[in-house]
Amino acid sequence: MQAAEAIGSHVATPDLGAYWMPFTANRQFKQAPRLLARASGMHYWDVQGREVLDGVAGLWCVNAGHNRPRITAAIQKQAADMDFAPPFQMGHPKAFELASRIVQIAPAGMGKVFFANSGSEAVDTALKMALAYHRVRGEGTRTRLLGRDRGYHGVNFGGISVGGMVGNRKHFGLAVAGVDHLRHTHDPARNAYSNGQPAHGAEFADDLEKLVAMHDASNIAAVIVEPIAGSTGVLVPPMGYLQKLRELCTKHGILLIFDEVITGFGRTGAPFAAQTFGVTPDLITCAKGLTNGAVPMGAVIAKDEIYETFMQGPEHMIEFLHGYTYSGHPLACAAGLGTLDTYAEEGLLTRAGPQGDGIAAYFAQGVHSLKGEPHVIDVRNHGLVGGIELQGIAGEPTKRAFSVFLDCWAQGVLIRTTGDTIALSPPLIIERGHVDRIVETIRTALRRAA
Ligand code: PXG
Ligand code: PLP
Repeated sequence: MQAAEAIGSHVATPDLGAYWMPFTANRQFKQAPRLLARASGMHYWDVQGREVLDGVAGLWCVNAGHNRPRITAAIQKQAADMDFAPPFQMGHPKAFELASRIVQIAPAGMGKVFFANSGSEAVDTALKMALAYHRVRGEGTRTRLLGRDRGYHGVNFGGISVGGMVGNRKHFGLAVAGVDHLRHTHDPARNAYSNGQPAHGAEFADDLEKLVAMHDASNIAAVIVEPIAGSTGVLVPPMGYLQKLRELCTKHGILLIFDEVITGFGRTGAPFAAQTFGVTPDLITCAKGLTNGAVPMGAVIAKDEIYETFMQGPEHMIEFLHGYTYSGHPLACAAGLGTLDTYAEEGLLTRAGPQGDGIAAYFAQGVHSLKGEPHVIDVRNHGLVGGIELQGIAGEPTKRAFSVFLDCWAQGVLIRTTGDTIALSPPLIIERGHVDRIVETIRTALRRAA
């Protein structure tokens, strides 16, 4: 890794006018921009050369820490060797190699990988796969898609339809029709301050029986859930909940999709949360940690049986009419291979679990030590994910948490807030001293927050 002095140089601020920023309060940001210039390991440096500890792995994606040499070298070499290869009716070796490597760490029986370029694209791909799968099996009436309240599945039309974040849906008309939602599992009255999986709430999965009774299973294609809901504030599944959902989906012939865009690649102490929680879905969507955030990439991991079902009809015919110009892009594949090598060499995919060095337990202790600080009403965690929920300011939701975010930034620690919850998802290379610094920075900010 580069020395801090070498990467702390001053970078000029550009004109901010033209860029319409995503999921950002543009006017507020442009008055006081927060511009990052360099990164290495656990840290960013801003354009003034100020060091900032990364408590959120960029945006839940830089699981191996920043600017890892193997990943950088793989991208550089690929850029020099071959820039682009058409993915339709053509291929290049690294896409096949990366798919095989993903299958090696995926749950048993999930042996096929379809590439997209983001979590949102992976989600819409998985939903289309589910619909088409039932149709090629002769069950074309299975068109209804089920999501969950407070779910986040990206921002494309399929994803916002099954998603359950009202703000992400309300401006965009009807989107995809024929969608219903299960209740979310957040139950602070029974489960506040749970360390790991909450004890209560497996019965929330019974909502699926209710929807089957309403629509009949013959009309339902798939259920999509995040094993741990991330974007709506770290909602860890109650004990037995995912198992129950799996049983009900199997019973009714409904595909179960785990959206592992956040939970994938070691966040919960196993390569996928499916393995952590011991529940195998039919499809997994992933992105982010797949390339350590270095090049955009998403993927759908499918059970072999689903792929085999598509392999019928004349052999010269395209079996699944779907794909992106940049599916399996050479740079992304190179980054993915460098990333999986890095994870393997450093044991990062299991570090946050029982086979790890205790860092997840130390992290849990740290975040739970914030119980009792001003405004804190719940703390939730699993593996290296933490959520600290604050009491919002009456009539001004999000404002208190955002003020804590700004205070932490001023203190040199990057956190993320969603609603009035602080979400932490540090790089999996985090050490105890970093945990202490993140927790104490938040504590200071809470004690002086309005
Ligand atoms: N599914 C899940 C479960 C996600 O968390 C997506 C899909 C979409 O991925 P893309 O790559 O299209 O963004 C995500 C993304 C936050 C935050 O602050 C989380 C995400 C994106 C932006 C902000 O929690 N997750
Ligand atoms: N719009 C137009 C006009 C296109 O030609 C294409 C791809 O060829 C797309 C959208 C889709 O782009 P992508 O494959 O990068 O998702």
